[in-house]
Amino acid sequence: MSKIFVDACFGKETPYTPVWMMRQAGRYLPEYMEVRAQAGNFLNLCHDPKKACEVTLQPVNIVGVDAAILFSDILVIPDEMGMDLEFIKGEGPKFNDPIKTEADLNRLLGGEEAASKLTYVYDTIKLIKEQLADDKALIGFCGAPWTLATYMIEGEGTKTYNICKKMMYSDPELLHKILAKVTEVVKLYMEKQIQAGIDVVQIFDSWAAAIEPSKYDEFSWKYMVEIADYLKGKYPNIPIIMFPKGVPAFLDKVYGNFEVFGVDWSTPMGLAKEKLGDKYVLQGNMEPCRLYSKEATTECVEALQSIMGGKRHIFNLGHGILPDVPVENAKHFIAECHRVSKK
Ligand code: 1CP
Repeated sequence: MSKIFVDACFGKETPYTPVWMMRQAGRYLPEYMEVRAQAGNFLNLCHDPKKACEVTLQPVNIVGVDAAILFSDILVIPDEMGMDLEFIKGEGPKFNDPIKTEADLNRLLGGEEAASKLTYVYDTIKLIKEQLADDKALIGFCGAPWTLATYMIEGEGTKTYNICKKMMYSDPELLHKILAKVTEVVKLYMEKQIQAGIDVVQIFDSWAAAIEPSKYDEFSWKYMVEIADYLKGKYPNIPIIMFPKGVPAFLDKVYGNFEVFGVDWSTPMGLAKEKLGDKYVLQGNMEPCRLYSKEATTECVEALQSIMGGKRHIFNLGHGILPDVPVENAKHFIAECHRVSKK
């Protein structure tokens, strides 16, 4: 059976425009909170293929999205490279041993050694594929090397990025060595996710906007393109979605061998269509907070449909769903995307 989400990624005609949502910031499903509570903490949940499979399938079964996103986190990579990751309640992720010097970097595992430690992710994918309906797609993902490096250098989420930016301007060679080492692990990690069964790859560059536009290619985009080139060379039938958050000033310079460009909610869809619509399928981009109101949701979904005309488009939020969004409103978003785009 064909997967409409995968067809849409390749720009093929589909019976309607597919839709999916990232949960990340959102713990909006009570069913998720229940499994999460049983698991104890967030990392335990990532490490438990049975439970990770169960929560991956929840949005498909409960709200009716066209693609499931693997339940895991971008930070399992630095964790398995040998950094000590903790998710602290109310504060978010924390590494107690951030990279300060080349010696710190050299202590971390690279390439195959790190990628082969992530067996719990590959096992989760295999379990999901056994249970996911044939017409739904499974999206596997990773963080862009730059976004991962911000956590590895700062030790936690940051508002100013001052430690990694100090490195960017005063010791760019070390930053490039970190980015290159992470890139090697990510390539093999995504290859193993593909071999385990994912249908689509998404690369999240959540902290793209922290880099000034003239430096964005050098410190982030080119590494994302390197990962895409590696995967495309071996797996041309697996579509790739690139999602750099907050880079309207870079739209004119976007290049690379991938299918879908994820548009975040701060970039007008019309602008993205004008600049990139001929080259890439566009994914996005409703402001997630519109989900607080059904009317505001319908208004945006209709506007997106009229801009994109139901072509070369995947409906999506312009970032993650928030924890206190009523489930009923999330269902309304999905139903509206299907309604307005049915041929
Ligand atoms: O249950 C909880 O409290 C944990 C919340 C949560 C969830 C559900 C975190 C902590 N990670 C995740 C899962 C996750 N993370 C997914 C799985 C798909 C899904 O459930 O929908 C994905 C794709 C991610 C990706 C991720 N993790 C990103 C990139 C996407 C984005 O949001 O821009 C980033 C930056 C992270 C780091 C992370 N993980 C979790 C937190 C709180 C953070 C920090 C965010 C920050 O620094 O502000």
